[in-house]
Amino acid sequence: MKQSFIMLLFLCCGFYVSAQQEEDSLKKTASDTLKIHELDEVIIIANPTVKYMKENKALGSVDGYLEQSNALNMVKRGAYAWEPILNGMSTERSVLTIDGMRIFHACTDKMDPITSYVENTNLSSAKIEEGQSGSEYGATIAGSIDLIRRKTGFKENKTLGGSVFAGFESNNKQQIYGTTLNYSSKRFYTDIDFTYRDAENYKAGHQSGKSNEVNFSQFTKYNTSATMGVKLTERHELEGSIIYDKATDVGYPGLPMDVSLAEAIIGSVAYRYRNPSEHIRLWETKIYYNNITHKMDDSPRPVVPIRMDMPGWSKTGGFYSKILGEKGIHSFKTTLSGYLNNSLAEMTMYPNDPNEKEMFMLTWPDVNTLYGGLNIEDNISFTPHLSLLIEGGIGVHQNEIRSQLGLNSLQLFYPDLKPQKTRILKNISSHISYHHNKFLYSFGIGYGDRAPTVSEGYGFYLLNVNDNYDYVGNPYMKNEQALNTDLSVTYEREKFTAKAKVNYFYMLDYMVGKIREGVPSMNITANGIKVYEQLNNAHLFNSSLSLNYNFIEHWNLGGDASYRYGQGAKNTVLPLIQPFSYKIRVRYEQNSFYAETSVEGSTKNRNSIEFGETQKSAYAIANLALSKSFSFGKQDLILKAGVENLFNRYYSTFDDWFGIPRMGRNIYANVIYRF
Ligand SMILES: [Cu+2]
Repeated sequence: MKQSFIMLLFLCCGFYVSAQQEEDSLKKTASDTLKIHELDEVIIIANPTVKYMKENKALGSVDGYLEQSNALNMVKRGAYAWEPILNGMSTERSVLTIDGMRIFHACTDKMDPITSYVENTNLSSAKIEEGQSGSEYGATIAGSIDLIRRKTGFKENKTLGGSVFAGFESNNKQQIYGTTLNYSSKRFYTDIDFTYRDAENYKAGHQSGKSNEVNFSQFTKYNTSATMGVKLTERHELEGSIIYDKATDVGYPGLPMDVSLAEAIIGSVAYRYRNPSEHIRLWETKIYYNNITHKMDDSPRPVVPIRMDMPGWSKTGGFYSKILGEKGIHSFKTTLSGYLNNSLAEMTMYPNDPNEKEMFMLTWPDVNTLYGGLNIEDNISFTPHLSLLIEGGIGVHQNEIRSQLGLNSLQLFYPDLKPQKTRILKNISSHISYHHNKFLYSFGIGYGDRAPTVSEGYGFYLLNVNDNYDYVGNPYMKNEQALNTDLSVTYEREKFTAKAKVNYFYMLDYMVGKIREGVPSMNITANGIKVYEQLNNAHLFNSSLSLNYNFIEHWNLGGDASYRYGQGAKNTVLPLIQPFSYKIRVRYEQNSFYAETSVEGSTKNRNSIEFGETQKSAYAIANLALSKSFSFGKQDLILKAGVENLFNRYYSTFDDWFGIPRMGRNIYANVIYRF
C-alpha cells in the first residue's frame, strides 16, 4: 500500500505521457469498413491518443479491453496472454486478425493467442463480428475479432503530436512505460510507439492461513510499432506497418511450464485506391508476412517429472484485396484473400537418468496450410428503416504435412495417411434490420463450416493439464458445420438505452477430444490419451443485456448481464461455458472528472467434468475508479487511479485454467501526458 503511494508520487513527478487526436482516423476507419456492418460490436481501445478517456484503466492490457465485451470471455492461464473465447467457443472456432492479417499462434498449449502480440498503443479498436458475419478473411463458426491498427491519417495542416505515459499496479508491482509519436501532413503520416511492461507474481485475494502469492505469474513485455502512409496522388495511397513484440520470462501458473521467449514480427504493405470508378469508393490491397517464435521453458520449476524443451514456430504470408462500393440501394464489399501458414512445434524430453537417451518428437509436424477465399457482402437499404444484409463466400483449404518423421508418427494412428488434404469451405448468412419508433430489431441466420486447426488435425501428444490427457489430432475429420441464428432488440432514448441479444448455434460434426483406451500417454503423469473425433451435434446458446441510464444530470447507471449454455451429443457438457455474469456501475461525471463504483460477479458454473473442470462458487467483487484530465493549451495531463477487487475477495471463475485464483486487491495509477 505504502509502496504504491510512493510509486504514484514518483510517477506524478517524473513522467510525462501523451497521445494525439485519434478521432479522425477512427471515423475514417469506421466509414471505410463499418457502413454495411451496423451489427458489429466495436471496442474502442484507449491508447493514450485521445484527449479524454472514459476507460478506467487506460493503460490496462488489450486483454482487459476485450473482456469488456459481452460476446467475449478470456481464458486465463496466468496474468498474461489470455485466450479470447467468442460466443462460448475457443479460438479454433474464431478468426483472429490484425488489420485483416491472418496470424497463427506458435504454441501447442495456447500460451500465445495473437492478441498477446499487440499493445494498446498499436491499436485503435477491436471489431467483433458474430457467427458467419466474421468470415471475411477465412472460415469461422463463432465469428471474428479484427484488431484495428492506430493511425493518424493524412491531415490538411501539418501536425506533430505524441505522448508519454506511465502506470503502476500494486498487486503484481506491474510497471508500464511508453511513448507515442505521430506526424501528419497532406501527403504523409507516421505513427510510432513503444510500450514496456514488467510485472512480478500477482497475489490472490485473502484466504485465512494461506499464502496468497500465485507463483510463476510474472511477465515482461516489450512492444514497438510503426505505421507510415504516403499519398502518391490524390486517389492513390501506400501504407506500411510493422509491429515487433517480445515477451520474456512469462509465467503460467495454470500450466506446468513457462515461456522464456514469445516473439512476433508482423509486417504489411497496403495500397489504397480511392474512388476508382463511379460506384466504387475504395479498392484496398494488402500483402503481409508475420513470424512468431515461441519457446517454452520448465527450468524455473523446482519439481517436474521430466525436463522438456518445447519450442514452436508459426510463419504466415498472405494478402487480401477488397472493393467497397455503393450503387442505388446497395452497399457492397468483396474480399479476395489468401494465406500460407507453416506451423512447426517440437518436444525434446530429457530423462532424469543421464544414461537414458533423450526423446524427440514433432508435436506439430511441419504443416503447411494454404487458403484462398472469396467473400461477398451486399447491404440493401429498402427504406431508411429497413435493410437486408446478405453475405456469402467460398474458400479452398489445403493442409500438407512436410515432415517425413511427423507423417510416420501420425501413421501409427492412421496407417494410410496421405500428406495432403484439400477441403472446400463455404458460408452464407443474412440479416434483416428494422427500425421503428425508438426500437431497432435485427434478425439473422447463417450457415458455415470450418476445417480442423493444426492441433485438431495433426497435433501429436499435446498435453491438456485441465483434464490431464495427451491429445492426438485426427486428419480424417470432416468439416465442422454450424447453423446459427441471432436476434437483437435495441431501445434508444435520449437518457436511456437498452440492448438485448440472443444467439443460438447448432453445430454438426462438432470436433472434440475423446478418450482412446489402450494407448499409453507420452507425458508420464497424464491419465491417458484423447483423440479428436466428431459429435453428431452440439448446441450453444448465448444471451446478453446491456443498459445505460442517465438518471440525473452528471449521474449514469450502467449494467451488463450475460449467460451461455453449451451441450453436445453423447452427454458432452461443453467446456469453458460462462454462467450468468453481471456488472453494475454508477458513475458521477462533471467536466473532465469522473468517479465510478462498480460491482461484478457471477453465479456458479455448470462445469464439464469430462474436461477436468471443477465447479466454481458464485462471487461478487467491488471496484472503484477516479479520473481527471487537465488541459494546458494543446497539452493534456490525464490522471487515473482506482482499486480493483476492493475487499480482497478470493475467487476463481470458469475461465481460470486449472482453477488458478484471480487477482486480489489491486490499486492502480495511470499518468498520461499528451502534446
Ligand atoms: Cu507454449
